[in-house]
Amino acid sequence: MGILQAVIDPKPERIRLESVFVSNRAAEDSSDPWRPHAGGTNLDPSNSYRFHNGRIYSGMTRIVWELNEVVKGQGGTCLVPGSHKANLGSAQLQTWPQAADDPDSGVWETYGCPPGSLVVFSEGLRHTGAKWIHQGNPRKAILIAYNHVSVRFHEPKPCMNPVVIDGLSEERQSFFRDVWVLANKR
Ligand SMILES: O=C(O)CCC(=O)C(=O)O
Repeated sequence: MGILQAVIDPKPERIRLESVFVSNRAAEDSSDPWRPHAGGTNLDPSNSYRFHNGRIYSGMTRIVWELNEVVKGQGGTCLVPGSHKANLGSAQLQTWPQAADDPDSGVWETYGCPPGSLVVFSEGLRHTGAKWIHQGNPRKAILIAYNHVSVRFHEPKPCMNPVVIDGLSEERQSFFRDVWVLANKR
């Protein structure tokens, strides 16, 4: 929460949880998850990322819980550092240089980490999943997108179980609130 408050909004009630998915990949899987997206001049409010007066103002922010060990170069999320602030090329205008999306272009970075680690990045950063090649140790990760209450990127899914949500503390329930900032008092 401290990280989210530092980069999205200091008020916890202004932070929404808008999407969760699970990544479960084994070395034997034939599908190729290399699908670079986002990055470049940020035109989409959900991918907004600004630095002003000593702090970050981020829109959609990705938290990856890596439940198994990730060995660098064996399938962790790949990222292009700085691409969320690039003043050239744009994913939305499809002017991001195609050559840079080659995994060997030299702009991609990745990480290794022990089980239980968190990876945090702005969804405005150019990033992609990568083929998992670690034999006998599948990629098991939970990927959560948080966003500012004033914007929503993902289609709302009616799968949030009210029994589960009603059982959460009031503070946690506010993660699942609708998209608005100002309450109409009239
Ligand atoms: O599976 C991955 O590592 C990539 C995650 C991703 O593409 C995303 O967060 O939008």
